[in-house]
Amino acid sequence: MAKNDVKVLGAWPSPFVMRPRIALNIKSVNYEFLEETFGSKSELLLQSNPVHKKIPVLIHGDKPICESMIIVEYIDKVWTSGPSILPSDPYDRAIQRFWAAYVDEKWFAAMRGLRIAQGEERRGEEGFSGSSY
Ligand SMILES: N[C@@H](CCC(=O)N[C@@H](CS)C(=O)NCC(=O)O)C(=O)O
Repeated sequence: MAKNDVKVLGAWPSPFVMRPRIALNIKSVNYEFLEETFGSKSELLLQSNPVHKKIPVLIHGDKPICESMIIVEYIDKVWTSGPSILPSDPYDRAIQRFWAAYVDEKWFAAMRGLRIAQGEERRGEEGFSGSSY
């Protein structure tokens, strides 16, 4: 598959963006990585994911696919020559979906809360040390 046929819209530190990148690497698919800048959204992102306006987006040919786990499923189904990523057994697949949803809903949310709290704590310390006391 030519590199230009597959593009990932993303930003390197995003764990959601890691999912399709890891999946493409497992399948040995070349792709172009189009880096989005935090705080602004490119025209291509707005066109490709008009509902959520979020990264990652996989663009295969001219078709955009959104939502990291849906993208991983798509990659697994389309590039069958590489090793399979997701379980084919229905029970194993249900367990995989359960933990993916758990990570999205609980773990990422907890990490975000921790980062915000650390930022507030740091700002508080800076404010205290900068005071006249
Ligand atoms: N459920 C989405 C979550 C994607 C997501 O939250 N992406 C973040 C980057 S880590 C984003 O684009 N944030 C920008 C915004 O919320 O406007 C997925 O799994 O792809």
